[in-house]
Amino acid sequence: MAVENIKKYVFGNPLNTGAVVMEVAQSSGNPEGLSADQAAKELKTELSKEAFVYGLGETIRGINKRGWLYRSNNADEPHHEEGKNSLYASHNFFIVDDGNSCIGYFIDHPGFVEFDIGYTDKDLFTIRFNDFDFDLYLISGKEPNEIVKNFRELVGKSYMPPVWAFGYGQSRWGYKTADDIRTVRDRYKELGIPLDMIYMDIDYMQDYKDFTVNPERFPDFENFVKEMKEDGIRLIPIIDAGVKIQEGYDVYEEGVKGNLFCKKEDGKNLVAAVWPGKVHFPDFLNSKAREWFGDKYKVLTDVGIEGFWNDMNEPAIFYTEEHLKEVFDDIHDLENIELDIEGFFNLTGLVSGIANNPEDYRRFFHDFDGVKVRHDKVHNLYGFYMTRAAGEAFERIAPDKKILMFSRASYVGMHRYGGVWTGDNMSWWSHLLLNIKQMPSLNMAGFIYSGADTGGFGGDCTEDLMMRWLEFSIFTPLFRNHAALGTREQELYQFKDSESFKNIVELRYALIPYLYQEFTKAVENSSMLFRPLFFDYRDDSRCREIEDQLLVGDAIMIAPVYEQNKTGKYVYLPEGMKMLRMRSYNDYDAEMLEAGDHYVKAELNEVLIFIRPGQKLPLAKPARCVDELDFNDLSYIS
Ligand code: MIG
Repeated sequence: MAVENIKKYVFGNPLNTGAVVMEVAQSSGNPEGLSADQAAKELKTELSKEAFVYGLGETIRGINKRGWLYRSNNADEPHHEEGKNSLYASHNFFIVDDGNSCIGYFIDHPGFVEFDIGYTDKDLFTIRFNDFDFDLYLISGKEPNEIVKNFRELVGKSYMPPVWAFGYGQSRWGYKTADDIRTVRDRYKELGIPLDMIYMDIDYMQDYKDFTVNPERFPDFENFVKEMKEDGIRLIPIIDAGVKIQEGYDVYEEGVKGNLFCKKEDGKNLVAAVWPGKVHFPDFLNSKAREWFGDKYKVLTDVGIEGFWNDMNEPAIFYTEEHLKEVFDDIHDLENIELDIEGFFNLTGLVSGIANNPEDYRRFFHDFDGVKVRHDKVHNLYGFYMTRAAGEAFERIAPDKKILMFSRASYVGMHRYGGVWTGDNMSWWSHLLLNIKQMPSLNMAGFIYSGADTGGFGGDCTEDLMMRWLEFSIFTPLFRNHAALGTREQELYQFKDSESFKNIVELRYALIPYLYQEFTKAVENSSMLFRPLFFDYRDDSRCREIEDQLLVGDAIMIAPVYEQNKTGKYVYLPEGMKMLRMRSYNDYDAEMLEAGDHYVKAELNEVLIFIRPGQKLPLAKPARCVDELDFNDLSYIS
């Protein structure tokens, strides 16, 4: 273990978040290059003109994070726009790199942290806290790949999914019945497009109650699971964080009886509202509550379910009883006065600020295995610990089996228990590009099994956007088409050129042996599946600013087309490579290109793959599902 490359500094009285798995002796004195101001609750470092900042995991904007204000404050945020500061995750690991020397930082703190990366002052990096209690790890290494490796050893091995989880998954918020799901299966089958998973969103449940299945919509669920599996398809149900308050509902009753829900100051269970109506939140920070909730997954694994997605675990709160009452009182006050402009904006603000209100996160407490702690101080751990509950339970329930698990909210450490999807993006070209840029930083933080809602969740997806997005997502371990209720239907069979969709998905299946092998390496060697060019080509300064081409594993570079109405793009090659312009796994042009700039054609149905010198790309013969792929019958392109 590379402990000599890691220095730990302790500020104040930090809680143990569970992110770190390695013992590191505490260093004394001031961390090199950083100034700490206890009174201002700030850390500061100067950024040289050359300095790039890589990391912070799941965030908005570019691969180089310089020039914006990022906040670790897990948020149910469906607007992933460049003016935002927080998404669903807090991954407080980053590398400052001036091209020659670089250093990594991990701020292990479960509450709010603000990263002002040349935002207030373009040459200053300031990190601000609400509570100045944290462990700071300084991670050294000759180059970013080495720093990432040292960091990842510090936080433990990433989650390894079952191999079938590399297949293609279809999802939509709105499939209500077994027949809706059969239709998806049938239409994919008719077109011969491979499919491994169909996701079940909240409508499969009885009144949105976790670990229930609506018996009218899904009669004989166990047999239905079997029926789908015969077609090579696994059903992946969603699990939400909130537990419906309802007499007679076992999860609710056990949670109340066992004191397993989050409590208010007065000791009563917090009442919040989410999809099921009024809910209590399991206190996942408490190991007893984790064990209890984790065991509930067995209700579904017992009937053949082998994978889950954990949602709404920031946790998302539509409203709390207390806050709603305050809002109504305030509105009532405003109702009785002549409303001036300020009063009018007060009124609209009262209503628009109800959901995910920061005040609500200060209304409840955890029993963090004996330590009573107010939620906002450990807010960013909630999704991690929900997923940890499941991960720990799977080791008891199915020790010899891998279960698919990914979550919306996360913190470093959760990467040992599951992957992530990047939440409610939109059917926008800019969000395809965002997806491309998020992959390396997610990998840095340990989230290797990850991906976005392909085609976009909100908004209406056009055929060309779906095609281009698919052409990128065939490289992401989590490969799922998902869309929101009320949006245009975007299953691949909804569009005209189903032949091309089939070819692209088949190409994914042909790539699975390669992707699985490179994924496994990333897990075993604590490396990254997706890397920015500059991580590997340190001597080529041109690579520093390239954010729309990525290295995927050791053998290939990709250059996805992410703009509408484009049939080609400029690509920069740091060294000579063989370019493949692929229409399907067995229909492609190959051309040797020299190092340098090139304009390369890529029609809507064509994927660009570049093979690095001395490498070869293995391809399998596609099958209708991963279980039927022959990993031994490979052909190679070199
Ligand atoms: O408030 O379950 O991010 O994937 O389809 C919306 C319904 C709740 C948010 C998830 C999305 C899912 C949706 N959920």
